[in-house]
Amino acid sequence: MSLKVGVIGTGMIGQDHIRRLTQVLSGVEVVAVNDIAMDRAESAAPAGAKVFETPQELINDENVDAIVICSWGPAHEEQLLACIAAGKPVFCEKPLVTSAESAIRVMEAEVAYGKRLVQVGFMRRFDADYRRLKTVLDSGALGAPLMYKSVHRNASVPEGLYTSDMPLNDTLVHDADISRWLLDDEITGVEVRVPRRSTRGNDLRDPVMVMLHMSSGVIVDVEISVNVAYGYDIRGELSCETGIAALPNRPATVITDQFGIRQAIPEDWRERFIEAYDQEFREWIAAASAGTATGPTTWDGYTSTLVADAALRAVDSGKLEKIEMIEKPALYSAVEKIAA
Ligand code: NAD
Ligand code: ISE
Repeated sequence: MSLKVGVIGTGMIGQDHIRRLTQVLSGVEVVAVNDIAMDRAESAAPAGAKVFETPQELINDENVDAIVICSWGPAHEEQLLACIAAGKPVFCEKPLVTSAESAIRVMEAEVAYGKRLVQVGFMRRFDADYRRLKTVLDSGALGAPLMYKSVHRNASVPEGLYTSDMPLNDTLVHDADISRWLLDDEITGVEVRVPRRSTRGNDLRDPVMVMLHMSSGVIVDVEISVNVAYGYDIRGELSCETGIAALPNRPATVITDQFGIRQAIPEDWRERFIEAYDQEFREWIAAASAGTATGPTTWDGYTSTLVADAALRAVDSGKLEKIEMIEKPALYSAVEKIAA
């Protein structure tokens, strides 16, 4: 029997996830959609799917087993709380929510429900290259990790919609989450340096250099540049005691012509992480079909809001901004695995 899914938010990534849920993956069916822009919901709805006027009606519909939230960050809390109140598994795109207080409210609701229902859209954890990098690190063959370098470059961002805070509260969350996951460590403080601005972003604060201080003493440096023109370039390199482990270049045809020898690079996140998103949903479908969630947790979403807030404070202070966390609820310490 297939999992009947409702999708809230049918913009860029909502449409891409509807495509993978209807054309790529099995054991799942998109039966409902909603968007504040009704025309967008109608044109994105797969054949036979019902278009709902409100997220609440979609969430509470008895034909909907599980929900995928792809609306804007500020809308996530209300929609997540409604899913938890209905006892339905929910995949929520990053950011989980947009403040630590809001993340705590979602955690409290899930903890009170007594079982995990929320998976957050940190897709890098499902990427085969990142998984191989973690296997090398965890084998201990290179000794302890000392430093990690994460590079996050976007070709461009939508002018007017992507604002100066977003490199730190929208884009950095991926680098912060993957660092925590790879190193199995928590972030305790954040520093930010703002170099010369790229003229391609007009007044946008771009690029930014971020230093994440991990509780083990490992330092992660993150370069975020969101207007590099040439493509979507994601890099990662771990420096350990006796060696280096790095993400490989993506496989691409090697072209030789009058301009030289070159390989294409992905245009955007949809292309770079296409298999990671597929695997992320394979694992979500398996867990949601069993009435629960695995993968990135509400706690992981909470910590990323703390990192974003600290990074924004660090821009103003120019100093190391410490991160203070609440005690981690036991619900988020248990390792749950469901084969996908
Ligand atoms: P988008 O603007 O293209 O689409 C968002 C859609 O949500 C729009 O159609 C909008 O009308 C709708 N919406 C907004 N508020 C709503 C509400 N209250 N109820 C119902 N619909 C609502 O944005 P996008 O690029 O698709 O991003 C959506 C989310 O996905 C964001 O949280 C973003 O950070 C995240 N995202 C994640 C990745 C990733 O790599 N994991 C990539 C891109 C975007
Ligand atoms: C976008 O929302 C994403 O999540 C992408 O993965 C990221 O690369 C981009 O910078 C964000 O704006």
